[in-house]
Parts: sequence; structure tokens; C-alpha cells
Amino acid sequence: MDFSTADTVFMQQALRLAEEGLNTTTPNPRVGCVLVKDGVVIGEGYHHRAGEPHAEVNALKSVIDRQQLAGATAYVTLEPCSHTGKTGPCADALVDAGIGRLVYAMEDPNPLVAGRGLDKLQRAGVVVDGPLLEEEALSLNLGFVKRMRTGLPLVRCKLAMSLDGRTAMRSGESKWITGPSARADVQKLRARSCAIITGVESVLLDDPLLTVRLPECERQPIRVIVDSQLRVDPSAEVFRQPGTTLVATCDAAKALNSELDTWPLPEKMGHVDLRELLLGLAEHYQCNEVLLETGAKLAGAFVAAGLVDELIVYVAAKLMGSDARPLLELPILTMGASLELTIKDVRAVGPDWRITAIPDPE
Ligand code: AOF
Ligand code: ZN
Repeated sequence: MDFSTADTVFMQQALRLAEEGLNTTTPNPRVGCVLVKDGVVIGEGYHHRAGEPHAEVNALKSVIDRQQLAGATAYVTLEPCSHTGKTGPCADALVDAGIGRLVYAMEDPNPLVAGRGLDKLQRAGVVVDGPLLEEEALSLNLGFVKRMRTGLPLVRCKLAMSLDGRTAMRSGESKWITGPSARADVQKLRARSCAIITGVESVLLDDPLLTVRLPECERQPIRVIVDSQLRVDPSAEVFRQPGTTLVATCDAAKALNSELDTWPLPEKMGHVDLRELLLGLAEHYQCNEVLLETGAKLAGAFVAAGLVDELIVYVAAKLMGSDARPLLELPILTMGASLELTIKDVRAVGPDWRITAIPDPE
């Protein structure tokens, strides 16, 4: 299918709308919709929050002259849904409105939908064209897609290091390697995440808040402390923050007597089984995107287990010296055994640099 420039421009607009829901739609995907009649935009909308109307319904509601909908084209960044969930099926709403053509960016990986929305529209006589700008649409919802396909959330590992690749002094001191701009950037990473994972060592050492502190923030990601032996201090700041703080542990006996919100998990080589933790976050908490903000040991364990999808490394223009701790505790002995990554993005964040890299497929 060849798409016109106009098709591409309208889909780009729908993608921009979808992005408005970046921090709020979870566990649902970010979706945008533009309605066009005779080359003119007559309506637009996006999905704001789970439980609230989907993008298509918001777009339909925004149309002033309903008669214009007859034979109009709908540009939607995700296949319209066919199921009745918290809201009615969008495929039906589009058909009922008299839409003549649907252009979609990607199919919905949700097994409840998965092609059925497109079928429904086609059977109702709507011309269905797509995918268009599929990669762009996918990149908006990588976490949702991964959870639907594999039962695991997307894991982003955020690290900060000096130019000589060090993340903390020998004492453990690590505040502050990067400047305020990088820290503000991390706020954005937190705001879009469903959960933030850290380790007990980081909590004992830094007493972090792990909260989103942005003016427009309406949702705090779940905070998860990986604490195999349940050593955390219940008076830590993180437990006094708005939202939920879970302590993932494999000491089930101690967990029973704890005043904290504990989450007993299976053990793997003396530690919380990290894969089980992620599976649980996806299954019980519908987490699409998880942010790992922790020290070299736990971050290294996640990387070694092949559980990290994206590394975000902030690099500060300072040298911390050879006594300082490395970026990741990752025992690799030969060059041949090193982990290959692909750098996807490098940009300046104030005086620091941010590198985004993804592990190459094995
Ligand atoms: C769409 N447009 O804007 C969104 C869709 O529980 P519900 O009823 O909100 O349904 C959530 C599912 O609907 C979600 O998992 C995904 O498959 C689809 N999301 N679909 O047509 C939208 N947000
Ligand atoms: Zn829908």
C-alpha cells in the first residue's frame, strides 16, 4: 500500500497526540486519533487514562458537525479495539459514526484485540489501510507491546558515571556525579515508568525518595526495593512518600512479621529471582515500563541475567579515579565474552552527556 504525504502527516499528528498520554495511560498504551474529511482535520483525541475513553472516542466527541463523519478517514496510532473492557469497542464506535476509511499505525498486540478490531471494521465495509509509521508507533509503546507478547515489562537501567566509568567512591558515596539538568531528565524517565526498582544497599546508603517531582505529575510509579534478606530500615524516607513502596524479599519468614509492604519472591542463588520479580510486576501490577535506579551490583545482576532492554548512561565530565566503583559489577573475563550494545542516541543534558544503548540480540 502506498500512502500519500497527507496520510503520513495526519498519522504524525496522531502520534504527537498519543504522546500527550506518555505519563498517564498506564497500564494502557498511548494512543492518538485524528479524524479527517476532504483533507481537513475535523476532530482529534488521545487516550488520557485507563478507565477513561479511548483515543477514537475522544476524537469522535470533539467533532462539532457530526454529519461530517460520514465517509471521513480515521488515523489511529493503534488498531481500534474490538473488546468491551473498561470502555466499549472503538471499532464499533467508528463504524456507527459512519467512518469510511481507517488508517492504523500498528496492530494491537493485546490478545483480546490482535487483528479483531481491523476485521470488524473491514466486515462493516470500512476501507482499512496500514500499517503506517509502524516503527514510530511501536516506539511509543515498547513496554506495552513487550508485556503483551512476553509477560515481561520493558526494563530501562539508568546509570550515572564519570568520564572514567566510575559510579561511586569506594565508600559508596555517589551524590552527585551529574548536574541538575541530568537529574531533571531522570524525573522525566520516572514519570513515564510504571515502577522504579532499587536495591536495599542504595536505600541504606542514599536514603532516596524515588518519587516524581514534576508540577504536572498525577501518578507515582510503584517503588520496589530488592531486599533478599529484608535488611531495609523501616524509617527510610522512601516509605514516607506518596504511593506504594514494596519490599521484594526471599525471606518469607521475616516478611510475615514485617510492618512493611513485603513481597515474598522465589530465591535464585541466595537473591530475589529478578525474572520472577519482573514477571510479577507485569502480571500483578500491569507494569509496562520499569526503571532500574540502583547501584553497580543489582544493575549488574539485571544486565547479566539479560533482563535489561535499554541502558541510559549519564556521563559527567569528571574523573573519579581508580579507587572508585565501576559502572556495573559484571564479571567478564575475555573480550570475546563482552556484551555488545548498539548506541541509539547520544545527547547533551546540561554539562553532562546521555547515552542510550540497547543490548544486541544474542
Ligand atoms: C484503542 N484506543 O485509545 C486505547 C486502546 O480496559 P480498556 O477498555 O481501556 O481497554 C484497554 C485495552 O484497549 C488496551 O489493553 C489496548 O489493547 C486497547 N487500548 N485501544 O482502540 C485506545 N488505549
Ligand atoms: Zn478502544
